[in-house]
Parts: sequence; C-alpha cells; structure tokens
Amino acid sequence: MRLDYLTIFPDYLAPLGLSLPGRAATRGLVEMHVHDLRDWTHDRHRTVDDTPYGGGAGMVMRPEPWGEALDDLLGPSVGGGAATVVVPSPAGRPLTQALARELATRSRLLFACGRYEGIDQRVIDHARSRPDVEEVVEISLGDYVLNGGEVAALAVTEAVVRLLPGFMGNAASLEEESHEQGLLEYPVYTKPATWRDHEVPPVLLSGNHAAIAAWRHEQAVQRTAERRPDLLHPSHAAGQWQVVPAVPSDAAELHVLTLACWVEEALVHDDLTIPPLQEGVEDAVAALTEWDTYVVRAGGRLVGSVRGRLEGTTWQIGRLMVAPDLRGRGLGRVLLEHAERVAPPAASTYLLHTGKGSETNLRRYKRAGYRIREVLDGPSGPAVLTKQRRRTARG
Ligand code: JD8
Repeated sequence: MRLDYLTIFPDYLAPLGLSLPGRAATRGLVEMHVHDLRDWTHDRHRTVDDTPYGGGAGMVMRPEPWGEALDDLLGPSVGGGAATVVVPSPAGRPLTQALARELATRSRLLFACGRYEGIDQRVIDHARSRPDVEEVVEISLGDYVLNGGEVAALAVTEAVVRLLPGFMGNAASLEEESHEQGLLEYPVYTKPATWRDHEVPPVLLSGNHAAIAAWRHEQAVQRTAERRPDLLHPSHAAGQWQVVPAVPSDAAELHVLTLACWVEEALVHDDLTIPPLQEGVEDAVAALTEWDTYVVRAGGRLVGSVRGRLEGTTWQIGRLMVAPDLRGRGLGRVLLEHAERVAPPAASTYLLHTGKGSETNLRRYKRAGYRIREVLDGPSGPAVLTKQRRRTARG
C-alpha cells in the first residue's frame, strides 16, 4: 500500500517512521511519503491561506496549492493506481473499525491534512471529479475539535496498517479484538497472580479454556453495556442467538440474504456465475425441501442461516450466512456449531465449500478444525473443506 501525506507541518508526521508504520515500511508492506504543501506555492511567503469568502474568523486554505499537489502526486509520474483521498475533518464520517477494514483494502491512500478553518471546499469537490481518485473519504476522529488533520492522519494510518495482510503475526488475534466483535475489550492480567493485595480472577488460572472464553465474553458484554450501550446489539445482551428450523415463509428473506452475502464473494472472485447469484426465490423455496435449513432472527429480521444435508456419510453444510452489518459478533460460529450438532448419526464427516479467495472464511473454517481437501478449478474454486466428526458422549 502507498501512503502520501500533504501537510504544512511535515515534522508533525515524523511518528510515521516509528513503531508500527515504521516496521510496516521496513517490511515493505507500505511506502509512505510526506509532502510539504508549501512546495506547491509560488510566492515569496509560500502562502497557503487566505481570508474566508463571506467573512468570519480565521483563514481558509487556498485551493491552488492543493490542486497542483494533487496533479503531481496523482499524475502518471507517480503511478500506484487511483488513490483514495482521506480528508480529516470534524465534519467527517466517524473513524470505525469497519471503515479501517475498508480502507485497508485500498492500494493507495492520500491524506489531505488541513489547518486553519479548513480547506476550500472546491478542493474536495475537484478531487471527487478526478479519474485518478477512487474515492474521497472525509473522516473524523471524534466529536471534539482539533487544530488540524495530522493527528487524525496518524490515527487512521495506525488503524489501517495493522490490518494489512501479513502485518499482524497471527491474523487470528485481529479477529478477537474489540470492535471486531462489536464489543469492548475484556480486562487482561499477567503475572504476578497477586499484586498489592489484588488477585487475578481465578478462572484465568484454571486452564479451562471454555470457562475462560465464557468469562471474557461476559466481561466484554458487561463493559460494553456499562460504557458503550450504543454498541450493544439485542443478541449480545441476550447472549443467545436463537437458531430455529426455517419455514417456507422464510424463503423470500433467505433469498435476499443470500444475494447480499454472495455478492461480496462474487466481487472477491470477479465471478458472477456462482450458484447463489443464479437462483431466484423459487429456488429458495425448493431448497427448503432438499436441505435441513435453520435461521436466526434478531429484532424480527432474518439475520443468519445455515443448512445441511446427508450425502452417504458426509454431512454437507452449506449457505452459512450472516447479515453483513452483524458480522464479527460470533453468529457465524453459532450457526456452524449448530449445523454440526444437528447432523444425523450416520454422518461421520462434515463438508463445506467457500471461495478459494475468501481469506476470512478460510481462516475461520480452519480455526474450527476444517482442512482444505481440494480446490475446484472454477473462477472462485470453490475450496472444499472437510472435518472428521468427533463423537461426543451423546454420539
Ligand atoms: C481537520 C483544520 C481545525 C476545525 C476550526 C479548529 C478530525 N475529530 C476532529 N476534530 N477536529 C478535526 C480536524 C480539525 C481541523 C482540520 C480535522 C483542519 N482543523 C478547524 C474546524 C473549526 N478549526 C478532526 N479528523
């Protein structure tokens, strides 16, 4: 990923050379270039600001230096493809983990760090019209006023670069993070077990991973309820997703959710031929007679589903889907565990498919014990994954 920064205070961005972004640059994951906007002025005083039309306090940043800088930095001489122009602004979209994940998919980010009362609006309007600009994203760090965009540029850089593939040693740890799960962090502890008469919660010393996971989830939900109830979704509060057998009247919503979930897969693989996108509502109705299908509703909305059918001794699990806005809350894991649990006694192997390029899905299935058995040769594969069924006391 290429990162460019336009600012009148280049030294303010010196931290980019340190710790996380610095390491990413050393490892060739990113290349960062800081530019002084005054280099695109032509008067003796290198003027970048002027008085606001319509009057009022303060000064506004002149459009011309920005225009010339964009011409140079986005021109063919620099290359690197179309850029996403990130404009920190108190009037911007709040920076969230979801937005950071989105920006981490871009090949090039160009940060326009404003000062004074802000940048002449025509610079943003002009940037939006440029063919070498993929998108202009105005971002806010939060509902408080800073004096410029540099701090936000540093924060966005850190939130994005740490998500780049290959950066965080084990990507799995990213998944567990708060905001990824839509919950706040649970409390963490390290040695000594007793410190200044403060004990570490005994469950953490128990070695019982299921109990530790349950305690941590409970702590995360509790903290979120206390500090950020706005993040809590009814399902978190309930802590229980209700997985129930599908009924014929679910078919239409199942069809809509299928399209919503597989359009992403089709885009990843540039393959609109994948079966879920070739089906209509009538196919969803028919499938309910061929597959044991289960759904989850939240707030009356069908937000998740999975299905299974027996082929010999193989329990085929399919169409595991979670509404895009509810990803990262553990519903996918609940649906997969349910699909495995309801497999008939004759089933000794679980089998499922996913796009060969669907990194997140592949990672999740591998973490659930699945292994890639083969990759079919379609545009999106798919990858075929299997897992041997472990017999529990209940068989
Ligand atoms: C960019 C100029 C200063 C802002 C007059 C103070 C972000 N969360 C955030 N708060 N403030 C900013 C931010 C502030 C900026 C600029 C971002 C460029 N200023 C202006 C308007 C009021 N002064 C921000 N991200």
